[in-house]
Amino acid sequence: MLLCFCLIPCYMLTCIYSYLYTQVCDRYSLTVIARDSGSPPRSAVLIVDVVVTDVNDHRPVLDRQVYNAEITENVDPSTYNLALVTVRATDADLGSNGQVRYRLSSRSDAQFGHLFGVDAATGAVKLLQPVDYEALPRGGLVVLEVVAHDQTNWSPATATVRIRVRDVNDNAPVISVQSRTSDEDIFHVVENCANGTPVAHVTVSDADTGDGGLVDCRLMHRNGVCIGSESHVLATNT
Ligand SMILES: [Ca+2]
Ligand SMILES: [Ca+2]
Ligand SMILES: [Ca+2]
Ligand SMILES: [Ca+2]
Repeated sequence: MLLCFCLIPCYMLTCIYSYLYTQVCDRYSLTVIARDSGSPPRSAVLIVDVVVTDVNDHRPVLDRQVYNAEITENVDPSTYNLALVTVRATDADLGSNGQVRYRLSSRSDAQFGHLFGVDAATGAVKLLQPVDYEALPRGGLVVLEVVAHDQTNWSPATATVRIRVRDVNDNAPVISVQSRTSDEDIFHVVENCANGTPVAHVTVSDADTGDGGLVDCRLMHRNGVCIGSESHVLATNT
């Protein structure tokens, strides 16, 4: 805050000066000099202290609009002793009017508040719990809204924090076999049926991504049946 002062001439004072001794603060010390037009001229000097009462007329301004971080799933929060990322904002007001506080938006808090937290005083975004990649939406991307506000919460600013979660191979493939002819768990085939007669449909899935999610499905003991390499149809092979 920078204020300038002037004096309006009155009472026949012929020459008036004002000096600004301090800047960008809430206190100003002014020197007022009054000089008459006599001969010889006479003058007087007065020091005037002015205290300016600040009003909350500035909102927090973010250093950046978007912040990025990256973590690995299942990792203990103690691995990241320091903040994943720190949101910073400044407020041009003085005192409590310019003191910035930080929090997750209510939407982000409801969605990810059990996993991530924000230090109210510093804006540090921290991991609270190990993250399960497979439980996250949008391919492991967590998007947090961090709100920077002053003490009156007047016109807050919102930063976007994008946390990319790296997947690890923590899921085994899941195999299910479904009969092509009935809902039973026992699979039936007619004696002397033609070679390649379908018996069951094999489904294999893996929740991981990348190489950890690529599955090679083979039949260990053939005993007269085979499994198609792509269709995963279990069929006779006599
Ligand atoms: Ca303010
Ligand atoms: Ca102000
Ligand atoms: Ca997982
Ligand atoms: Ca995984």
